[in-house]
Amino acid sequence: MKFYWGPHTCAIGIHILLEEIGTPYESVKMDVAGGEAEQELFKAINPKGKVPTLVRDDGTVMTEYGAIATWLARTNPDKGLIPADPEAERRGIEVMDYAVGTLHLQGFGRLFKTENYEPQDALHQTLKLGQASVKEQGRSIIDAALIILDQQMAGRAYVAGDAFTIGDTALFYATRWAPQQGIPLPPNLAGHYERMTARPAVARVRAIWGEA
Ligand SMILES: N[C@@H](CCC(=O)N[C@@H](CS)C(=O)NCC(=O)O)C(=O)O
Repeated sequence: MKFYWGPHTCAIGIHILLEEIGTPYESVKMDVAGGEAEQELFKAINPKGKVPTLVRDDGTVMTEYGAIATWLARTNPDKGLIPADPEAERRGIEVMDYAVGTLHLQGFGRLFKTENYEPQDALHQTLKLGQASVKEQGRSIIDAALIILDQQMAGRAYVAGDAFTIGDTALFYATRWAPQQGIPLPPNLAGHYERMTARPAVARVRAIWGEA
C-alpha cells in the first residue's frame, strides 16, 4: 500500500492506524501546505486533492477519513480497532464523525483555509472584510465542539470506552491542533491527548513526521 500524507494534516490519524496495525506500507510525504495535493500530478491519483489517501496494491484508491479507518480496522480484525459492542461502536463513530466533520472541517478549516470560507461578493473581496469574521466563526465552532467532546469523554479513557479504537485517531488529530493554535484543551480532552501521545505507535509516527 502507498500512504500519502503531509505534515500538520489530519493524515496523522491514519498514519497512526497503519503503525498500530503493523501492516507494511510505503510512506509518501507531500508538501500539502505548499499546494502539492492540489496539483494535477496528485489529482491524477486522488481527484479530491486531499490527504489522507491510501492506494492499495491493486491500484485502487481510498479516500475519506472514516472510510479508510473503517477499512483498515475491518481488514485487520485481530487488532480490535472497532468495538464488538454496538453501543461502544456507535460512541466511537459519533466522536469520529464530529471530530472530522465539525471540529476539523467546520472549525479548524476556517482558521487554516480561511479563503475557502470567505464570502465571495465584491464588497468582502475588496475590503477584505471576510477573513476576520470567518476566523471568529471558526473559533466559536471550535470552542463549542471542544466543550461537547470534553463532556462526551468524561469517564472514558478512549472514545468508545476503555480500549483504543479507530475514533481515537480522529479525536487525536483534531484536538492536537488546539494547543498549536493557542487554544487550551479542556481536561478530559487533554487526558486523551496525553494517553495517545504515550502510545508507541503515536511516538513512531511523530518521529517520522519530525515532531519528536
Ligand atoms: N473529507 C476529507 C478531508 C481531508 C482533508 O481536508 N485533508 C486536508 C489536510 S487536513 C487536505 O488534504 N487538504 C489539501 C489542501 O489543503 O490542499 C477526509 O475525511 O479525509
